[in-house]
Amino acid sequence: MKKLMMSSAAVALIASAAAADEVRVYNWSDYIDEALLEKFETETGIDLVYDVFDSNEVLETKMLAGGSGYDVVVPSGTFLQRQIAAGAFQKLDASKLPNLANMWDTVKERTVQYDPDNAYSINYMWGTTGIGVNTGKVTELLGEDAPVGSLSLIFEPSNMEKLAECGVHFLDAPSEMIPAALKYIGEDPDSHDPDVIAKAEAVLAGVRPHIQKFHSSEYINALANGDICVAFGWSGDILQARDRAAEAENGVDIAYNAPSEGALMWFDQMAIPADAPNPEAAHTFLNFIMDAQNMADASNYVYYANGNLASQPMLEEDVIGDPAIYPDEATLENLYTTTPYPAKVQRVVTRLWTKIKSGT
Ligand code: SPD
Repeated sequence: MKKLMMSSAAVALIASAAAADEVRVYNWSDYIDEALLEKFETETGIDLVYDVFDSNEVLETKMLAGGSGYDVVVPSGTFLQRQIAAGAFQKLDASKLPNLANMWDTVKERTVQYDPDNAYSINYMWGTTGIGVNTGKVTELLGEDAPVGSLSLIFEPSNMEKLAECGVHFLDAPSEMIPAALKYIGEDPDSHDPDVIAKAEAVLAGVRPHIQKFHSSEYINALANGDICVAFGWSGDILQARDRAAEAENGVDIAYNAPSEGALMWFDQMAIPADAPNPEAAHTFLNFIMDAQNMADASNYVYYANGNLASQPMLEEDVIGDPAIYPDEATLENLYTTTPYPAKVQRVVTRLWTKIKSGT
C-alpha cells in the first residue's frame, strides 16, 4: 500500500478548502426550525454543522478558553459583554451583511448596552424568564387562586411544598435564578453586592427541598408530557411546551406568565469568535438569518420575538399579537435587565449556586 506523504503546507491548504465549504454554528437548543438549516445549505452550497447548548455558562467556558472551532455562537447580552471585553469576538464586516438594513432600531438601542455600536453582534431573538404552569395540576393542588403569575408560586415554601407532588424544575442558571430571588424579596435583581446576593441564597435554600431538578432545556418536554407541573424557564420554551401538549392532545394545558413582580428581559446575540475558522461563511450565515422571511419563519416556529423589523409583517398573529412574546408598553415597563458580574462577584455566585444545587 502506498503511503501518501503531504507537506504541512498541503495539509493547511486542504484544511482551508474544507473550511471554505463549511460553517459551524453553536446555538441554543430548541431555537430554530430545522427546515431553515436545510434551506441555508441548499441556497448557499455551504455545509452547516449545527450544535446546541442550553447554558450561557457552558458557552462562556468555550469562548474564554478559545479554539472552540465555531464560526457563529449566540451568547446572551450580559455574557457577550464580558466576552467582548476578553477579546473573544471579531468585529462584524457590515459590507458583507446587506440584511442589516432589516434590523429593528428599538432592539438595537437596547443591545448597545452590551455591545457598543452593535459592532460585534446581531440580535437573534429576545425574551423573558418566567413561570410555566400546568394549569390543571396547579389549580388542583393550590386552588383557583393559585398565584400562577407571581414569584411567590416558586419562592414561597408553603406553595412549593404542595407543588413538589407534581414536580418543579428551575433553570440551571445562577445568572437568572439569583436575580429572580432578589426581585421576589424586593432587592435590586442586578445587585453585585455579595451581601445582597447572599439574601438570594436564603430564598433559594428555603424552597430547595421541593425542587425536582435544575435543568435548562428538559422542562419543555417535561411540562408538555405532564411529568412536571411548574417550570421557571424561558418564555418561548414554555410556549413550545404548550404547543407540544396541544399537538399530543394529552389534556395538558400549559400557560406562561412573566412574574408580576418583574421579569428578566434578555437578548441572545449572534457573534463570530475571534478565532473562527471560516469568518466568510459566518457572515453568509448571519446574512441568511437576517433575511426577513427566514427570521419570521424562525420566530413563528419557536415563539420568541426577534430583532428584525422587516420580518414583522410575516409573523403569525399568535406570535406578533401575543404580549408574552412581543410585550406591550405596560409589560415592557415591568421588565428588568442585568449586567455582567465582575470576576470576584462571579466566584461568589458560582459558589452559592453549587451549594444550592447540592442542597447542602
Ligand atoms: N431554547 C432557547 C432558549 C433561549 C434562551 N436564551 C437564554 C437567555 C438567557 N438569559
